[in-house]
Amino acid sequence: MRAALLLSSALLLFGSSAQAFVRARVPTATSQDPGPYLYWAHPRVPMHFNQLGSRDAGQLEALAATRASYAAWNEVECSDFELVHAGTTAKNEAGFDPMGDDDTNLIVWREVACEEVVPPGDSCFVNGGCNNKYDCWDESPWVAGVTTITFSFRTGEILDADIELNGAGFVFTTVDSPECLPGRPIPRPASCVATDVQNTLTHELGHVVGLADVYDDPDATLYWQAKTGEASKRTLGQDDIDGLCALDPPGSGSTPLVAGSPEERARGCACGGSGAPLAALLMLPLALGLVRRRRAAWA
Ligand SMILES: [Ca+2]
Ligand SMILES: [Ca+2]
Ligand SMILES: [Zn+2]
Repeated sequence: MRAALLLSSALLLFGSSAQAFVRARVPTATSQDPGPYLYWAHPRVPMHFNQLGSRDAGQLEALAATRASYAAWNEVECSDFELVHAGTTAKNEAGFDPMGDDDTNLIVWREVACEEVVPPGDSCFVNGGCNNKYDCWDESPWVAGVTTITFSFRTGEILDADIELNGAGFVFTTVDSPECLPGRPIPRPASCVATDVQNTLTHELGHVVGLADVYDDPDATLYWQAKTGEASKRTLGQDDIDGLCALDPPGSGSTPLVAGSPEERARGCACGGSGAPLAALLMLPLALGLVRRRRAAWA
């Protein structure tokens, strides 16, 4: 937080407009003692796309929009960071299993809410993991997408990043216009913009990259909220570009740090979506095989 504030005042000296981007960092108990920034050790991050794509938007259409979202981040000149389409996959499990060696960075739609398919009393309600066990959406119904980042608590190195999209609660679309009329039923296949795939994924991929939500720049793709019918987050705002450039200036590389032990790893996510606040951050500490679900504020 301290570094961001310093950078902000430096930019103001040059008469720049608001600087709002926030680098994601390892959460700590107090803002006086900020954790290390999250970072990827290698600038090329392979992403896998679940083969089903989006039920509403269609498989090929959703994949094309996803690739356009990668391109939005990849085309920034100042950075050699690259999101690489590594293929489609039948895998649908989000998260990272240090024992199972599954480090797939996944994009997957959940087309049903967990409350509708998980038997009452299933231990996953308490212990977590309903999403993977039943291929269902187990976050807030008001959130359109959630990104789960697995990182070393000690160093901030990102080990894995997965994006789940709430197909149960939102109609995902890829058409360019017009906006769907509020309060009207959305035709399927949609001929209007409801929850735009590229709009949502460009935002979520910002969390994969290592940025956190911003609250004071509505033009930023990392802005914490999105409206139904919105497409303005398909491409990056200047603030997002500045954030990416601050993450990964050319030639600098990420400082190599010793990777944390599995006990120090944690699952966290920053959430995004449409028509609702996108700000929630979930921390899912992973220790000794026990997954416990907690909410924590982003410092
Ligand atoms: Ca680039
Ligand atoms: Ca994963
Ligand atoms: Zn977000």
